[in-house]
Amino acid sequence: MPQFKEVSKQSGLHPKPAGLVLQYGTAGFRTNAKQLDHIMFRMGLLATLRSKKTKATIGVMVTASHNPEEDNGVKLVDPMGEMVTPTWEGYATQLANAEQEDLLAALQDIIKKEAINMSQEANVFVGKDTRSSSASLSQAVLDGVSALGGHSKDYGLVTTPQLHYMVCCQNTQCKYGEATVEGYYKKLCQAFIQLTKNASNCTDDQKHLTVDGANGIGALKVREMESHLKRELHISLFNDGSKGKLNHQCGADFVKVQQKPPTGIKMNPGERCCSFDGDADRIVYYYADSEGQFHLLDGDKIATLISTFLKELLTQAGLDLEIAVVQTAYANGSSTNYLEDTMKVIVRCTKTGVKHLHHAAQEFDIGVYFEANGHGTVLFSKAAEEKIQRLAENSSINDERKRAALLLQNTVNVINQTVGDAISDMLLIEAILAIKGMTIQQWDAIYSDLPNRQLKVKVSDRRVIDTTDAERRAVSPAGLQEAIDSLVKNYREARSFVRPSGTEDVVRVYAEAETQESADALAHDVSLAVYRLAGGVGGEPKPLH
Ligand code: 16G
Ligand code: MG
Repeated sequence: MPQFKEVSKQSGLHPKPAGLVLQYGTAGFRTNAKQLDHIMFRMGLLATLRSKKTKATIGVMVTASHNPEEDNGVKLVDPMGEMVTPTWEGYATQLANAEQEDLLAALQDIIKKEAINMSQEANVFVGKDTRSSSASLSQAVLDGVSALGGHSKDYGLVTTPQLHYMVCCQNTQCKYGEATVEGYYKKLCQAFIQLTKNASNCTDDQKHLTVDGANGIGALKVREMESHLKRELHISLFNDGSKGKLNHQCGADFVKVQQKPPTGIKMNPGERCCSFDGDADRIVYYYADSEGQFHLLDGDKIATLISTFLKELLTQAGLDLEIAVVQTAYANGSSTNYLEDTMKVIVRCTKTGVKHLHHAAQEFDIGVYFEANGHGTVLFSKAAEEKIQRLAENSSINDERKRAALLLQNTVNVINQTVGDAISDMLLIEAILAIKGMTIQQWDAIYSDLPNRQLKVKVSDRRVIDTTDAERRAVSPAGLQEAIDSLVKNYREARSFVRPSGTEDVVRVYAEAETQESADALAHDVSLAVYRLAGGVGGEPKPLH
């Protein structure tokens, strides 16, 4: 194969350390940046093959999201902006782990299995976050693409969702939008401004939002976007990367896990604050009340706010579209009850990991999906978008229906449907709160979270735990589920499940109950059951109190 000579030559500049084995997991490859040069080069090769196979543009994003600055990672983006398919995740792992002398054979194997026409043109979009290692690592991706004769476009510093968006724009011949960062700001901000025109008497105070940029790419991009917002949203940006370290004691993951505010921000009582993660695909909101008590509004609260808003608009517009909320087992039980019993929307539960939620959301006219950790978006089926469009253009309907149809149309445009997007989610939430004239306290009061606790247990091999029913029940090891069931019976309004982590070598334990003491005690009880029945290592888990 003519390209192989170049691959052979170039790969020598990006050698694989012998024996190093890495896995393309739920979040792509992610580890210390020092181990990733050969991975990046090879992902450039693989993206080129994927582009030839799909005859479409493929994305490669260099980021390790909420991990520490020293780490990095890489993820492939499929033609419509989705995550790459499981088969190709497998190829990514094979290619990454082929020893230097076996690289060409590994490539050949994929070409043969997928019957790839090597004379087909290839096009790859590359983006990177602000990590110090990202510049040279994204260059390694570009080297991989050119070694196989592919064309590439280097978007430089972009958020993960911005790169997903560019890929989707390109592959829809710009029907989804213009494949530039400017085009992205224009589309989202225009829709946001149209939406907020429906907010009556919005004061400057209500237009104010404090943003924690996690010292990452999201901060840079919020700055870049600000002029497009035409003062309809006043952002005070903290942790903008000028002083602090990426994700260090700040960002969405820190706030969600620690249940406390990030360092480096100024919080005034009652004011809305939000945190992005390191690649700006996650967002959580929070505020401090007049007593200084911290309140977190996570992905479940966000999903509730958005789905309630959409459902009201559908009713006002007289549109018969099926709306569903997709969650994971981590969703707070109160949110599920509220959505099912009060809101009467369909709720689905999937396994942890964005691709599972995204997939499930595609089955509905309107699928709102959020993980409790703040990753999520809304998907509209083609038919739903067309119905909304037609109604918005219909001149013979009454004013109320017309208003609702236009609101729905602009809501579709403010949303990045390719993947969870902190910037897009932020604009949507801000618009909803403004239109409803709702404070963050009122939003928080829609339902009260059940107290909950998450713990980790170290075991010798976490694969002994197998789960079913969207990870809510353990089928192995024998006796574990029965033990959990009987422990749960000791507490009121209690629920608990365990699952092997997809990103760390631990078993995760989740428990919720009527009081924090009960949730803590149940989480501890279940941790002990895991430790005893699933091969715990190190000392026995200690009670929290
Ligand atoms: C990954 C997933 C995230 C999930 C997390 C769970 C993507 C893009 N990211 O970061 O959705 O919540 O893993 O981690 O799918 P865990 O398996 O360690 O609990
Ligand atoms: Mg992220």
